[in-house]
Parts: sequence; C-alpha cells; structure tokens
Amino acid sequence: MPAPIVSLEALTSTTTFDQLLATEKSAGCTSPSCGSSEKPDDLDPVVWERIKDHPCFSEEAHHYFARMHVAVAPACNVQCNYCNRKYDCANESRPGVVSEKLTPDQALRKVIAVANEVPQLSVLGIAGPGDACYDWKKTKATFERVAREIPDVKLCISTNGLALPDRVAELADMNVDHVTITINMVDPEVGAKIYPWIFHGHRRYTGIEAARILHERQMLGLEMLSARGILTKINSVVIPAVNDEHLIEVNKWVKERGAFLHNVMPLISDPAHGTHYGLTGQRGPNATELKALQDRLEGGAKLMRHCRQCRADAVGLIGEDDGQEFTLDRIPTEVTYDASKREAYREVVAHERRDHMAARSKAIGMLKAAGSGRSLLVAVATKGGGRVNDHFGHAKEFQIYEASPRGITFVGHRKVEQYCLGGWGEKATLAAIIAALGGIDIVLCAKIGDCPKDQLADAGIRATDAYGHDYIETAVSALYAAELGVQPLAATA
Ligand code: CLF
Ligand code: SF4
Repeated sequence: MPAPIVSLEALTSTTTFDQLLATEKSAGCTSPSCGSSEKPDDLDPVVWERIKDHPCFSEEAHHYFARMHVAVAPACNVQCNYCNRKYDCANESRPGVVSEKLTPDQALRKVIAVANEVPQLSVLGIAGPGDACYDWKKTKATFERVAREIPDVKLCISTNGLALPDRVAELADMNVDHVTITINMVDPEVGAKIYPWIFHGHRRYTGIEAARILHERQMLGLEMLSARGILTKINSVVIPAVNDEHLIEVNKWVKERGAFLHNVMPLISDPAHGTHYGLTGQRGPNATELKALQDRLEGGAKLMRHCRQCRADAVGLIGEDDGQEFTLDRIPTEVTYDASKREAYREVVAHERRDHMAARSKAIGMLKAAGSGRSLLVAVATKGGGRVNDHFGHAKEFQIYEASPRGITFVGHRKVEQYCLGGWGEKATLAAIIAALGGIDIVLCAKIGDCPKDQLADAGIRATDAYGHDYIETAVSALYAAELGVQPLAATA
C-alpha cells in the first residue's frame, strides 16, 4: 500500500494539526546552503456549512482538506482549441496524460483505498478527460456507488455545460452540491475562436452557431443550478487577445445568474501537447497579466485564487498530487472502507480550525488598527494546516499573501523546483526560485540555511524562519507591524 500522506499513528484527540504534520518528513535539510470550525465573518452560516470541507470552494478549507479525481468519463461533446483529448481535460487540469481511465467499479475501489489512507479526503470530483455530463452513465454509476459506501464524501463535477441542463435534476437527486462549468465566453463571436465544433442533439455544429448553442446551454444550466440552490463555480481559461478582456463581461453574466465563485485560470499551451493553440503558438497569460485581470474582476462574482489546475486523476491536498501512489496496480483488489482515520482527523481539524480562526481574527484586527496605507507581499512555505511549516529547501510552491490595511489576502501561489534534494541545495535551482519570487518582500518558512537566505537578500528579498509553525496570518501580521515599527521584527529576519 502507498504510504499515508499524514502519519496517523500520532492521532489522538489532543494532537494538534501541526504536531501531526511534524511527525512527517521531519528530517531537516542538512545542507548549510541550503468539524465544527468557526465560519469567516463575511459568510452566511448555511453556505459555510456547505463549503467548509470543500478545498476548492473555500480557500480556508484547502489548508485542511483534499480532493481526488477519478477519470471515468472520457467521451466529450465539445472540441476546445486548448485540448486534444489525449491529455487531461483543460477544464480542470494541467496537461498531462491521465495514468488510467477507470470503470465505475474500479473508481469505487480507488476511492475506498484513498479514503482509508488519506484522512484529509473530503471531495470526489469527476473532472475530465471528457465531459462528466455527456458521458453521464459512467458518472452517475460512479457517484451512486461511492455515495452508498462513503456517504460523507462530497460529490463534485466539472462540465463544459453543453449537456448540463439535461442532468441538473439527477445531480440534485444525487445530492451533488458543487458543480463547475467552464465558461470562456458569452459572445459567440469570441466563442468561435475557442471552439471549432460541438456535438449536440445528434448533430455536429461549427463556427458561430456552435458557440451560440454552447453559450445558451451554459447559461441555462447555470440558471437551473442556481434555482435549485446548487453551488456553482465558473472556470474561465484566460486566452490573451482572444477572451482576456471579454472575461470581465463573463464575470458580470455569471454573477447575475447566481455563480458562487469565478476562477480565471491561465491557458497552458505548449506545442508538445499537440493542441490547436499549442501548435499555432497561442500563448497563455503570464503571472502579472493574470493577477491584473483578477484585480480588475474584484467586486464582481467572488474570485477563486487558489486553484492549481490539477490533473484529472489528482489525489491529495490542492497543490500536491499523490495520484501515482494510487494507481490500480498499487491498491488491493478487495478493499473495505474504514472510517476511523477520517473521523479522527476531522476531530483534530475541528479543534485546530477554531484556534486558527481566532488567531486569524486577532491578526487581521491588528493590521487594521495599524492604520497604514502600506502593503506587503509575503511568500509562505507551507505543507498545510494554515501554518508556516515547510522548509525553504523542501517547498515546491510558495503561497502568496498580501498584507494591507484591508486585511490579509491569499493572492495566489508560485510554483518552484524543490531546492534541497538529498540534503544539498542546487545552485541553478536557487536562481530559478529567486526569479519566481520576484516582487516578494519577505519569505516565511520553517527553516532556511544561510546560503539561500543571503542570496535572497542580495536579490532584495528578505527571508526568515523566526515564525516557523506559527499560523500564517499571525506571522504576517507580526511582520507587518514590525515594518511599521509598531513592534520589533523577530530576531532572525
Ligand atoms: Fe475537482 Fe474541480 Fe471539484 Fe475541485 S478541482 S472537480 S471543484 S474537486 Fe479545484 Fe483542481 Fe482548480 Fe478544479 S484546484 S482544477 S478548481
Ligand atoms: Fe477537452 Fe474538456 Fe474541452 Fe472536451 S470540454 S474538448 S475534454 S477541454
């Protein structure tokens, strides 16, 4: 069996989340160089209950809970210019072949195996390759089997929306409470540049007519879901010079039709993927362009900023992918669900989240009281739990927070190569990490060696491990106060 992501030997009712994580991967870098949680104030309690364990629908939940995808529905009724079907569905994943397509029975076996080993698991998603609503029989059979065996796993789908109106009633009957629709346009003229054809009502449509039908079906599906109170997230692929400006209009349309979240995600395009866009040199947006668009969309439909464009067979916390540990050949042919680890984990998390929420409120209050117009961009190395708890050299991404008088906001993530491998830091990797951290004021991590710290300093980026294992918001507010001279900065900064 694959190793559990969290060591559960350590789980007791008094175990804290960070102690629990600290039992994992605790060997430091030896290179010298190298449940009933509180709801956020701005959310309706009923909505909070529905999203608090969903790592995509709640940014706060993604520190604690994991999703898994099963690739059971490979058929698709739309052709997108960013997809060539040999790869994961770009609706919900980064390009990369799915290791294996599964039958509903195989999918059930995999979900049970993951639930037994990954206590953070809270959501099962069907998110490509293909369309979950079009390849409906397999989607439905999978959801029915999983709901019977593990009723508390949330069911979630992603769809291009064309077949969605035909499935809304059944989705509601199956208690599917979270649906993602990929909506890249509300103007068929724009749509014709993204979709060469669709297949609908037993016939194929092309050009503007295809885009018009897709648009009408997407809007209808969204309205039907909203009318039934099902939470919707809209994913939009940002395609520079094709729909980037147009997404401001899309954001308005989906907000008016009750979308809960809008996730604008960068086009990933590479000739090696063999997609139309890849082969014709259509580029995706860079990080600055994406952030600028997200900032322009503030005030419209609420934005999701913590998406990692995960694979269609991803397993684990968002930002991690342990899918390769759960391929069919690595799980037993007979598996029986054991709820004990997930239940124990939830108890620990419930306690931890209450504590975290209180610390967060206090930290944000402090920031607001400081009354400065300054803002600070902080990169955090974390492996979950909302804490500064990863070593600089182990991080594969940094979570980026902005501290300002408005509060502390998660603004995105920056992916990096792991600097420290086998106890030694790689010079070339460090240069790439420093480049990836451009514009960051301060890096927070649980441990950092003198060499990377000095080189970061040379590039104008400060780094500190003085707040190791603190809550992220507590650490960020302390840094912010220190910047303003309200209190001294911790010693090693
Ligand atoms: Fe999967 Fe999508 Fe459900 Fe999440 S992913 S079907 S809503 S459970 Fe999440 Fe992955 Fe981004 Fe999707 S991070 S790509 S938004
Ligand atoms: Fe590919 Fe998904 Fe588009 Fe279908 S809807 S063509 S699977 S990206």
